[in-house]
Amino acid sequence: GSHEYDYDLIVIGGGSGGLACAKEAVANGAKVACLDYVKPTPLGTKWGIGGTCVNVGCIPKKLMHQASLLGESIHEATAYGWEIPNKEAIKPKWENLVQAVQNHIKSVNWVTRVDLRDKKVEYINGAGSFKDPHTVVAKMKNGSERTLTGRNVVIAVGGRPRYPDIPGAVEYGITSDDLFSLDKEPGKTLVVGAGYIGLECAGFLKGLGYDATVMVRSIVLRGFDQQMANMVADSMVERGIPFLHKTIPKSVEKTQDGRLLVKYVNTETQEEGSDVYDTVLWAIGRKGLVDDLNLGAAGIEVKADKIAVNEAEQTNVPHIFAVGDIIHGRPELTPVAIHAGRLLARRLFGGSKQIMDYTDVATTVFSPLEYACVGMAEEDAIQKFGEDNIEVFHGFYKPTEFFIPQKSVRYCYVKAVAERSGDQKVLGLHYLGPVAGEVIQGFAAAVKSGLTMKILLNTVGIHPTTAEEFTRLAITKRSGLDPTPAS
Ligand code: NA7
Repeated sequence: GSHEYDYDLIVIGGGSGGLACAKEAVANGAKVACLDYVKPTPLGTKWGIGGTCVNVGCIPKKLMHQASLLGESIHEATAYGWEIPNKEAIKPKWENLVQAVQNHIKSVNWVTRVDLRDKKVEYINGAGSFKDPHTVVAKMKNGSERTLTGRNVVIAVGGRPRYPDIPGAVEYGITSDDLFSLDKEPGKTLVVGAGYIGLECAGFLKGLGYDATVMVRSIVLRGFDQQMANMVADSMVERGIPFLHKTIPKSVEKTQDGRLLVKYVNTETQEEGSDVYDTVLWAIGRKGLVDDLNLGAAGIEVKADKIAVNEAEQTNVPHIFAVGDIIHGRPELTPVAIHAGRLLARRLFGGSKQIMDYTDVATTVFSPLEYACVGMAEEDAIQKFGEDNIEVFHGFYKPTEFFIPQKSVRYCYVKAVAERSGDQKVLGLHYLGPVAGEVIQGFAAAVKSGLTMKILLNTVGIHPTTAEEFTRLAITKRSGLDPTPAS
């Protein structure tokens, strides 16, 4: 019975997944403690409750992306008749942007604390580690310790950015953990890594007026549809963001004038190169925070910095679960963590049997020209079903509002990957263009409902929008017809 333990549930980690799970568990009658603790970055950056998304991820990223889009809009506005005197003098002030972003984050931290108190989740600002399978020790900032026992434990500690193992990386480089609160403007920036974090950061930095370069080790946006990924990269190059392909960094040194000299090498030609930057941003992937949990004391198996779980988010120790970015082999996305955390709490305390469905999760890359998708990449569909059984519909399009300011429409493109036979079930939708996330979210519900090309092409569009392009996908790749619009 639960009387043997202090809590029905101990949640280690107060990010998206952990908080959602903790609150839902209380709503289902459980007594819950939630531990949260942020280790400062090598630069000393730290933050409050809420995890990566709120503090150093989705939220500040979206705000800086918005700041960069606004800059673009100011310059377009004159084409629409706005009279903007001395347009060339308009530039963002980094300190003010950081302040605005950090103020918002602080208000979210506050609301989160109040919400936990209202919902009767016991919040403990301490770093949790296992003493035995049912006992967690919370280590507080002042060094004191508190021992808690729980009938169940959920590990939701998430991850942190990796640093490369080269000289100067930790001393002189920063990561996304530091960028959004950086006290001086980043200036000319080298972004190492071409995952979505790297592309997003390079994109908004350039939009804010700082030179940004992306260093790519192998391919852009691994795991995403590669035609779309390459178009995202090309659209960034068109905006003046150079890509150093097949290149890895060798060292970072401080120059006499306090800038950063980065030496690098092309892995194909072995040609060496170097350049001087003001900021070097590592965006080379994230590491699960398994190290400080003393998982051995609970007998939990670790798999490549992450925790392996079954379809019910259960670890190899039956009463210990994991949700969010710490899970091995699952998408690292906030809404995924929240949904999985809630469903887990309902199964543990609400008698539910529903498990998390990790398929067809829509996502967006907030590059300057945004990319959103749901479902399968073209190459994955071909690999799974064979080229003969897949039909790919595609088309370039011209957003109405792009004409007046003469914005480039070169990379505005939509694609549907579908089964070739019958009503042509839609397997994946891909969109490159403005407000991509807003466009794809509704279509994601349709895909989850079993959308077919027949239904999609029988859907009447909203004119003039860019989302309506999905309802006009008449051209297949197989036909070889030109997918560029006439006007
Ligand atoms: P990702 O998506 O794992 O991307 C990391 C990128 O960094 C990727 O392009 C890697 O190239 C590159 N990389 C990795 N190690 C190195 C080193 N040592 N040197 C240079 N480049 C390197 O990470 P993100 O941080 O963008 O996103 C984190 C997660 O959030 C991601 O897993 C998503 O699921 C959500 P590679 O392709 O490995 O050659």
